[in-house]
Amino acid sequence: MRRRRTDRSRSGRSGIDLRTRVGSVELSAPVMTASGTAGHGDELAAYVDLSRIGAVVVKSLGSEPWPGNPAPRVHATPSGMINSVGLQGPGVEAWRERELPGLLATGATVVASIWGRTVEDFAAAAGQLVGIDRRVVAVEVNLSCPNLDGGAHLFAHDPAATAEVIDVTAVCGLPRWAKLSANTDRIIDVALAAREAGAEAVTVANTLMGMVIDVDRRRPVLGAGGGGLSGPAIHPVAVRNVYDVHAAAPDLPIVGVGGVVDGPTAVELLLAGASAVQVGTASFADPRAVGAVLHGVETWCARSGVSRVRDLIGGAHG
Ligand code: RRO
Repeated sequence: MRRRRTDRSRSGRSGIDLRTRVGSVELSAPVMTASGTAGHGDELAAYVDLSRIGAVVVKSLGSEPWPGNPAPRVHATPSGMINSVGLQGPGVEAWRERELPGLLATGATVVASIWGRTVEDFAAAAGQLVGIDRRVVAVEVNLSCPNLDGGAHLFAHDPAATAEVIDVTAVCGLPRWAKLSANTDRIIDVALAAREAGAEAVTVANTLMGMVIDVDRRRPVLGAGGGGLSGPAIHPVAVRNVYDVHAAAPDLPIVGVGGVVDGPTAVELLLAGASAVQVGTASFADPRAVGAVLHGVETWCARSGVSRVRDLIGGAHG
């Protein structure tokens, strides 16, 4: 298998070896942006040296441009936020032409992300990734958006539907990471089905379905009604799901996401079994967050006598 890797620094400024591997993808650091929280291009470059983080995972892209949901699309909640952005994006082809070059110019390692309403949509989006720049090291297959037609396309709630989508996305030629849903009690079965169908890794997990109601208007706050809850409120849910998937399939690489705000919350997901983590909601409060979390991981390792980040992976399992 062709191995994709980043060739940058082998260790951070602290001397800690930050390198990790997600399936065949070697990353220079274990902290990435979460899809949907760093735009489609170089939006965060003014705040973070994107060449030093593990990867920029771009917002999910369809095979065609898509306008997304009606406003308001984001709303602060206690200990997090809720969104119903609704997959707004330019489509894979326009992204490759207009946004990817600027992102690559920052020195970032890039992970694409694709979505679809149907299996055929996913196949079309995956097909549009063929021949992409080698610095796009993987594609996250978003099987778990809660905001498409009110959650009607949650492929990740069903092992067979997940397998079908992962299977047809092989055409892209990139390592595939299946982005799973926390809104199901079948996450382990779905993770195993994704692996069986060819996913190299699973991203655990997307937002939790929720709703906020404006009591004065007596209507949901978000334009689409419901949305996806994220941030510190869901961190223990992410830790539990990562822990359970790792326990069931210790050899299946996991990218952990949910409520990572600092070094310790990132380390928690690594100890639960993640090989790398993503930072999302924290970037809405502070666009420097992903860099700060990486620095926090380094600081935590230095204080704790850990010289290689990858030695933490799964460390909470007895
Ligand atoms: O765009 C969105 O509304 C969205 C997506 Br694609 C997703 O995967 N998760 C989420 O909370 N929002």
